[in-house]
Amino acid sequence: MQQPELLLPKIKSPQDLKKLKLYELNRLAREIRERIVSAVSSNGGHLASNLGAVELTIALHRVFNSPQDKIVWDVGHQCYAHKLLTGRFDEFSSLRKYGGLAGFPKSSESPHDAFNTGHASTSISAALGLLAAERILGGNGYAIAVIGDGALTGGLAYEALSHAGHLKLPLIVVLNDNKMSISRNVGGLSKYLSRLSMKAKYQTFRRHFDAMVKKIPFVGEMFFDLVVRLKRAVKAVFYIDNFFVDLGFEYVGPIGGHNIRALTSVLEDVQRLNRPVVIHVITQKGKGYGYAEDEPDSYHGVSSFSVDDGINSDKPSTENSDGKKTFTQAFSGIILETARRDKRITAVTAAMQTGTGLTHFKTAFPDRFFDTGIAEEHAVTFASGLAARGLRPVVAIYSTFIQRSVDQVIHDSALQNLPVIFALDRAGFVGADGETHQGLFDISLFRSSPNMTILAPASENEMRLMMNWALSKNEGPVIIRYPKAYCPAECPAFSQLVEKGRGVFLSGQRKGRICLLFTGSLYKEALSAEEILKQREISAGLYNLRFLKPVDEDYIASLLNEYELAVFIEEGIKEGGFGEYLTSLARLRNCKCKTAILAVGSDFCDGNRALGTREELLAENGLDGKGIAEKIAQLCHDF
Ligand SMILES: Cc1ncc(C[n+]2csc(CCOP(=O)(O)OP(=O)(O)O)c2C)c(N)n1
Repeated sequence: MQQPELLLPKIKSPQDLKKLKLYELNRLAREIRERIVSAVSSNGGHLASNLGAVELTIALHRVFNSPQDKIVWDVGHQCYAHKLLTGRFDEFSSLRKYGGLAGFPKSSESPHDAFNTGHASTSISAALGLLAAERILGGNGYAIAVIGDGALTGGLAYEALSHAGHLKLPLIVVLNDNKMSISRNVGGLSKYLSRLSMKAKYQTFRRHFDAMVKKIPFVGEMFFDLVVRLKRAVKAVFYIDNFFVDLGFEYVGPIGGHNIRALTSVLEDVQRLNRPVVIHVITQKGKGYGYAEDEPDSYHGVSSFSVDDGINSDKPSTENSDGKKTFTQAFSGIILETARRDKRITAVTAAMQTGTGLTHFKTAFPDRFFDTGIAEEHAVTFASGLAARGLRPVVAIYSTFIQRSVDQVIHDSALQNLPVIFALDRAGFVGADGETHQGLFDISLFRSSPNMTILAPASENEMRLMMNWALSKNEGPVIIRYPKAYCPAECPAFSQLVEKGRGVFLSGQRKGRICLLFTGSLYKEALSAEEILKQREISAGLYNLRFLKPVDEDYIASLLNEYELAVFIEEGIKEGGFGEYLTSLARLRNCKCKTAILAVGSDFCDGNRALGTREELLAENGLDGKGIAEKIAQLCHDF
């Protein structure tokens, strides 16, 4: 039998979607799912969240007129169907690849990506801003924020809801509720949403009633508006506990989020409300791909996999089958062994239990483990409270997400000199997720804070020594930053005692006329550069800084004086980094050596400089072994 022609390749813009018959939209949804599963199985990406949002995306583009109407995707990790429906079908196989389509909305990629996202809980604020601007500019377009129940645990979302209720602009907030953040959602709000979902029967009845009313000839539409007002009054009596209504929103829902007909009908209705509205949509994370439906958390973000067999979802382990460990796995083991000895240790995560390697800790010490939800600011201040009572909290957080908590780190931890340990995972380049997820700012952001210590281990042993040092020899806050990479093989220098402000020479001693001073995460690259330089008969000393703050300035100044050239190599943004600091130290102390900084340029790493593997990104930014060696050879030539 001849297969019907595929619909998806013919959709070049949302206008084409509007030409389809309602019954064809379910077929389109199936095709979108197949395309998403196939692309993610080869390139990796966010699978389960995207599969859950397919019908919702179709309905939004069917009813609204993007790009005039602005759809803002919270986090943006569920935007694949949106990309497929907004003219990016042909490039979809390049998703998340070097030089390819971004995995998150990007306004430089398409006018349909109304606002760039990547970090959670921004959509309501951004959509409200877009809408306020639209009205000031005299337009009457809509703004829609699509936010998950996980992202709704972030404080920013509440600030925005409160402001939106006050402004009374017709903002449309679509709450995509699948009961999941990456793992099962946590907190009082998720329980509250579950209670709201129980009222689904009332809503089904209500929708049928609405449809009936609208069909009454001549008076239907007029009568419908009256009914809306009446229902609001009824809700005020029976649903007085509706949080959204109390904030000034109309609340519609819950609605089955895989029913395109119901979704389009509700979206058409709310267009006419002319006041802020929350549409509560119930979806299933992983919908349509059996493995992902069964284990939505394992399929939240995946590497490439076989569509038939699914991912290899072994339970998180402290090492891989080949014996190699990532820094996350090293941290996972270290915090566990430390907590067994030291009862003061508590662990705090902001919705990233698996990603930060805390699953084993949670199992072993459930009472000392805290998941705050996507609430990085709260996590830091909460941990500061724990520390103020003598506990030793370890906040495990990705470098990119601690950006949320700069004030809390400074005001609540550092200012009071509280001993909070920040385990900053994915510090440095992060492959495939793009510029929103790069961990390139932490050094610059926190170097300026008094009382702060910043450590950069080059290996697992060094991380262990640093954790012990932070617990036994230090009173204030400590950042331990490490990359999304495998730990290198140990070398004797990594096991040397930690001395405040000092690093270690890899060869055990000073040598050569050039010194490469590097952050731990770039150990392999610095080593490889040294080898390439050796082949060119340029000998260089390798100094692993360990402490990015504080630095024993007398010691470093004397060290610099023994070289002709000192090269500071850091996996972070150059502005405000330690390279700039050590360069100015060298000037202040009248050191004789020349200096150079190899760091990430002063703009945001986007385009080709953001997508790709960590290795590709290091090379793109001149921070792989070859790039470092070339730069140094050139500097030597210019001497
Ligand atoms: C500030 C911030 N913290 C953490 C994350 C990591 N993260 C990405 S998606 C996600 C879960 C989002 O859950 P939800 O909004 O319910 O969407 P779902 O994946 O369930 O569709 C988390 C924690 C992030 N993107 N931003």
